[in-house]
Amino acid sequence: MYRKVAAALAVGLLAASMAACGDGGKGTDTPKDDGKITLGFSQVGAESGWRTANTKSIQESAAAAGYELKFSDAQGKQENQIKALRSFIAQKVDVIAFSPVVESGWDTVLKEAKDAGIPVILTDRAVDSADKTLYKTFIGSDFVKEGVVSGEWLVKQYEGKTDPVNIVELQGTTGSAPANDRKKGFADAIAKAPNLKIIASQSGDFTRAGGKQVMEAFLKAHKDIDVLFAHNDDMGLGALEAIEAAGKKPGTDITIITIDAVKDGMQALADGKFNFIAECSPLLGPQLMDLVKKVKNGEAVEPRIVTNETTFTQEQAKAALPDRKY
Ligand code: GZL
Repeated sequence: MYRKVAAALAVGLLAASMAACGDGGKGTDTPKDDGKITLGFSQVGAESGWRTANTKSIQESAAAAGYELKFSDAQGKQENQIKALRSFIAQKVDVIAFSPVVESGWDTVLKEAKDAGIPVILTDRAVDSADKTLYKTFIGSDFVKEGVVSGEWLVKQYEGKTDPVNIVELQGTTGSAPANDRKKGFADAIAKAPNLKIIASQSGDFTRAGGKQVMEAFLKAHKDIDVLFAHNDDMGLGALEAIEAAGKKPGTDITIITIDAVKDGMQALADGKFNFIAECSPLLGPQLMDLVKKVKNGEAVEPRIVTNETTFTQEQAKAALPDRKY
């Protein structure tokens, strides 16, 4: 009889001690897998108004979707993005999404993610990997088209004229998909008008400071600039300061075309300091969260999702500004 009671007591004590060990004896439950989707997101940095709006869209959409977001800001460095992706793999997140700061150099880390069974979504910018199985989809703008519509608008402004038109170009981050593609699209579009010539082209790294610095150099080297094509609003806004400091009227003495259509750019357009903007929407968050759920559940998704965008003239900017979300 006593043996049975002693055995029952021993089992009870053993069970209690195991429970205590399981939660470190703090008496709290060990965290269960609550089925919450964990998304690892590596962002380029905070180089422009567009990027700030993009980050806000992703963070707000992840919260609204109830996902756990592990967010990393790479401060514009590819090595930081690769480190972040490796950290997400080590943490066994459900899905990885990122905006690759440059097009090349991703195959190794993307293969590590694939081998770990973690699906990857490209957002905003593309990679040049030949192996398309390294990511599930790429959601972002058609940057070539943004360059084409910018060039086509300019060709139209000078239709019927034959005098030489001198263009300077502020390129985005060297090696990035938007810089490569916008440059190509614009050049292809203006090729139709041989009098339109790009006389100088240099990277301002998508920042206002970069745009101002490079535009100052352009103005020192060239007395006869007719047009500025800037790959984003922020470099155009920086260039405005250099143009005005040189005693020239932006939007009149120098025609200015930019891309993005963030609020500050649209204000410059409405004020007559810019002449044309091709929109590039940063509000990818809601669509991204839908895609995250689909790839987590193993559902098929379109390999390429192009965001809807438009263009703005000065009059259209005045009308659109009051409702601008970013
Ligand atoms: C485009 C995005 C670019 C923006 C810039 O989708 O990658 O990077 O045009 C931003 O403003 O810095």
